[in-house]
Amino acid sequence: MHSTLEDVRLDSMQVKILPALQDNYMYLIVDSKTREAAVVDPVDPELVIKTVQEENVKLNKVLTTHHHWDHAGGNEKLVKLWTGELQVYGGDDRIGAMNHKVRQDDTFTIGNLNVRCLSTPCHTSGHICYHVTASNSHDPGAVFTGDTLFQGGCGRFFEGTPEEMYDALCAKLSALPDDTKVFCGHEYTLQNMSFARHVEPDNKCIQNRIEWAKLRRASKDPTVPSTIGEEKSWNPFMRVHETTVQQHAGGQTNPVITMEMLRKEKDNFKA
Ligand code: GBP
Ligand code: ZN
Repeated sequence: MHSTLEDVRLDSMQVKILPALQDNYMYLIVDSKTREAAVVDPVDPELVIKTVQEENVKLNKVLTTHHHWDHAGGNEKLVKLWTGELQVYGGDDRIGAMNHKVRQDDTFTIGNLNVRCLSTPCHTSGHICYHVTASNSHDPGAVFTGDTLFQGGCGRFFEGTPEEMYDALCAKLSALPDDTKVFCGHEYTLQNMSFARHVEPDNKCIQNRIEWAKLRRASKDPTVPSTIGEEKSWNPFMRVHETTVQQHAGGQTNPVITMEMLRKEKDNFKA
């Protein structure tokens, strides 16, 4: 396993971080009150089932961020292995076993938790992020960002445009409260932060996070979650309005063109 299994406790909810494949993360979201649970991107159904049994929770939902096999590739098998009924959410017809197609601002619940869907096309055209909050609490909750927002970076633009990634990162995800916890689809933090430091060599938030992440990875501990506020302080793709980042992109003043130039540079960057 690339990372240790970790448990993150939020107000009224628990998020179990489950490593999968080379550097993917699956997440088990549990409503503390009812013990109802949902799993995000269950590419390794065996580990999901084992965890659900150990934790003694009632799994009844699958939240799929996008159709790539390393995220959606376990859906069919999980549905086959699972004895109960599973509602499989997603925003793309290429997602296996999907039976609840969702769009921007669609909502549903996991026990007493509320889920709101954010449509974030670009990495893939049907990509969805899921914002989960406790119903009777002011806690900002958690957002599951798949391959749209990574810690310190973003996904490649396989099926979309710089405008779309700008809308996803700088309008939709930036609008969430700063304390919202960010659970992303891959452990790419050290690679991303090395690019972030290349873009903004004098940014202390980036330097400090690199030192922290090196310690975490030395003991195989996950670097997730971060928060939306932290991403705004160190993630170059969320900082395309900043003069320092625009300077790096050749003195641009247009944030969307800055986004485009950063992504092109990152595509070929060797960490
Ligand atoms: C790294 O290690 O940092 N450069 C990466 C490695 C997401 S997985 C590989 C990579 O390109 N990863 C993808 C990405 O968007 N990385 C962000 C970045 O490089 O800045 N995937 O598995 C990828 O989406 C996939 C699966 C791609 C099916 C296409 C299909 Br079709
Ligand atoms: Zn992907």
